[in-house]
Amino acid sequence: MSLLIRGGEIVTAERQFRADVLCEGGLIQAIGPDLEAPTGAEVVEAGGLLVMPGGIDPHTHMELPFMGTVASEDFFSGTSAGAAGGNTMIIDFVIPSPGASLLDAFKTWRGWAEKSATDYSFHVAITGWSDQVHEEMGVLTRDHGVNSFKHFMAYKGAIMVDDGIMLNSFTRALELGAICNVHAENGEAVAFMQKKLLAMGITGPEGHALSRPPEVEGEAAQRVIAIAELLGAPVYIVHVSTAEATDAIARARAKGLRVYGEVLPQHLVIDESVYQNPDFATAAAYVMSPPFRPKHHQKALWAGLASGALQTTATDHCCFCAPQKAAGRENFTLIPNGTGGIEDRMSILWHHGVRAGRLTPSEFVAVTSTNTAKIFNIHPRKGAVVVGADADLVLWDPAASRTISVKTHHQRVDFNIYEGMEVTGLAASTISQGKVVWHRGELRTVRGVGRYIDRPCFAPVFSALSLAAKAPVGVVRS
Ligand code: URQ
Ligand code: ZN
Ligand code: ZN
Repeated sequence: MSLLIRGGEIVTAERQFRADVLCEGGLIQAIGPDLEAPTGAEVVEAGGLLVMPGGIDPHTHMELPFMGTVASEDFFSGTSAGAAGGNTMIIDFVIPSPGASLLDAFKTWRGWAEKSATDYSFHVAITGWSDQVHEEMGVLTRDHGVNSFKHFMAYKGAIMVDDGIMLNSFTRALELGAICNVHAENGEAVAFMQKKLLAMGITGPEGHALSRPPEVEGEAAQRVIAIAELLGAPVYIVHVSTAEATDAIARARAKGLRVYGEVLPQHLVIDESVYQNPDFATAAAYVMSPPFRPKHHQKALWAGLASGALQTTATDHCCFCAPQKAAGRENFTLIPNGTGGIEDRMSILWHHGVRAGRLTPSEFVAVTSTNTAKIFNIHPRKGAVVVGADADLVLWDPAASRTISVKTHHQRVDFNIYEGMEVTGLAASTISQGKVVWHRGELRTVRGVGRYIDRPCFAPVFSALSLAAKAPVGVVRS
């Protein structure tokens, strides 16, 4: 069945123009003015709306087993909530227990994700190092469409990796033409500060932010950039939350290093004052890592987005309900870390970005979809409005407003970090694989129709160039 999107204004990362879009067989078949509707076609009137590539969220954790519990959002409810917010793809994370097989974990997560309503892919976390990990990284890139490996520099005693593991893993990823993502916080410093704060009798959620101040992220960002530079490897730093890390990335990029930065909308509009809330459940609902920061960091993050130092936005959608967060009632280090937001990312960025004059509509498309597609090597299949691309689109109403609330959101979590915020700019309709999955407030997602999206590794010449550029030259002795 074909779908004609008529009368809209197309906005891509490059330009804005008036045209209709014809979708058939899950692909964009034609783009142009006044297209004919084929017999039997579904027609969606898009007059006054912006037709953009569907949002891609490169950082989610649906049904993640973490800190003794499991995230409350699953792959069906989470991708459905994402569709309500204009998203058509997520890149989630396979996180093997230290020492466990990457391949076994990959298959487990693939099973969980079968229920997805829209397309998805996986970064695979490296949580230890062995010949088997080295081998399995090759199998995942060669046979399973994985081109990105995640490293947590935080969470000591759980999934944290040290510099030695990152040196080995980054070298292997470069050899394979894969990119490395990093959660950049100094995990040793966090553990030290946690112990110190608890000993001082600070046990509430405010201790979470005190235990991981901005310098803990700044140091880790600089360290991982130095490791990447040593090896000539690209690196993607997730959920950048501080001026320090943004500056480190900007300096690296100015030197010509291939360093990417991701920012979450929640770090752009929420500050550390949330941890002062006397109500434990409310303050604990904002416990995520990295934590919310003093307000001045938001200015640096917005500047990072506008200047291109930061290229993508994500949500780190990792939901835990109040009874789960209550595990840390007497000890903040036991509060499961994570917040939601997949449904609100694009509205927050439109309202506080485009309407506030910080981002153009095309820059909005770049940071919510196209840049992620390019960095993770699925453009122009994804993140583009071109003939032959997947028919993943959002019909964006730049003038419609809504008040964000747990009472009306589609996320499976009992709290909304943006509660009460009024935003202008929302998804009027979302189209996934050429089918309307969200229309004027009505979710039409179907469980299990989402597909796993292979992400090819980068051309060997790319990694060879980096290796050649950095190959150590031995002393030639006659
Ligand atoms: O660190 C992450 O990205 C995962 C474990 C989600 N939790 C969080 O607090 N960001
Ligand atoms: Zn993280
Ligand atoms: Zn995360």
